[in-house]
Amino acid sequence: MAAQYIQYKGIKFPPGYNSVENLSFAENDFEVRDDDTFIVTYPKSGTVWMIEILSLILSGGNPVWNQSVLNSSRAPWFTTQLGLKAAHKLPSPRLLTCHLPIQIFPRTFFSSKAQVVYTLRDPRDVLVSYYHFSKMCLPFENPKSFHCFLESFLSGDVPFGSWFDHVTGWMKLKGKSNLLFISYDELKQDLYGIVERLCHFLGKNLDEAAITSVVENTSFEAMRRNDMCNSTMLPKEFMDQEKGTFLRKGVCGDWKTHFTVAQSEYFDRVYQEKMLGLKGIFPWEQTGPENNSERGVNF
Ligand code: PPS
Repeated sequence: MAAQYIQYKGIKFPPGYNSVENLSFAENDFEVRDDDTFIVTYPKSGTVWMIEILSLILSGGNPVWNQSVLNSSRAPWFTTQLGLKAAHKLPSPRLLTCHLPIQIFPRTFFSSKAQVVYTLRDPRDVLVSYYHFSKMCLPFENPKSFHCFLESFLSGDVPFGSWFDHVTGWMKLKGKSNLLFISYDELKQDLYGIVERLCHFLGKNLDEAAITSVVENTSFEAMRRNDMCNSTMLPKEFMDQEKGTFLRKGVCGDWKTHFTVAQSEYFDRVYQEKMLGLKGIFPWEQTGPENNSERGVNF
């Protein structure tokens, strides 16, 4: 049966946890605190990874919080009813998570000192990850085929809207001191270095042993073992674990095993058109070997 998506300001949201009232509250009434840190992403870009990393940084590298409290309680999805309750209960400094595009982000953020870590990923890998996720996450429409999903993704007709609009919208704030842009590709390439960059951004002094603990406890394998973040605790009516694994592959470039040459060319044409003005700055656009230290330098 086709999912009945919620519509809010021209964007569709999966039913169940989302409602127009909660989205409107998040945009217009949510009280941002100056010491809040928001984890913002387009879906499938590394949200849950960033929650683990930032939770561990806040804990000074001690994994107990990550291993004993669900990620949704450590960094609540404040745009949902349950998440909002959890957010209100959290002591400061809070971690908060959402997939909101910039135009419906909490208004009070823009006059606050709160910080945003925006994580983004090669959109072709986002698309592949989103396709598999949509098959196992029940509030999402089950894609008819990979090609149908690609068409929907490119036209922005997917939950949380267009990847292109989301990224270009948030990138307009690039340069502001309370925003940090991190790519999934950089996390894969140099997790230690990115943890250092995040510590600096958040004003947290972690020694080498603490940073090493953050890195070790946020590896793909460690996260797969941790029930507090691997999504196996989610109710069956939300996620059907028999249809897939949330922490699926955790690699860059999986799109190459899914796209045909024609689909890749089609994707590139749309990408060139939509990303005008922002081209050439993202790690996945850099040519050269995967481990080239120059990758992502402009980002
Ligand atoms: S969601 O549903 O939007 O919150 O999903 P999100 O967390 O943004 O993205 C899920 C993808 O991130 C991968 N992931 C990781 N990759 C590498 N290392 C670590 N530690 C890690 N944690 C999460 C996860 O496997 C999903 O990507 P795919 O490509 O589907 O494996």
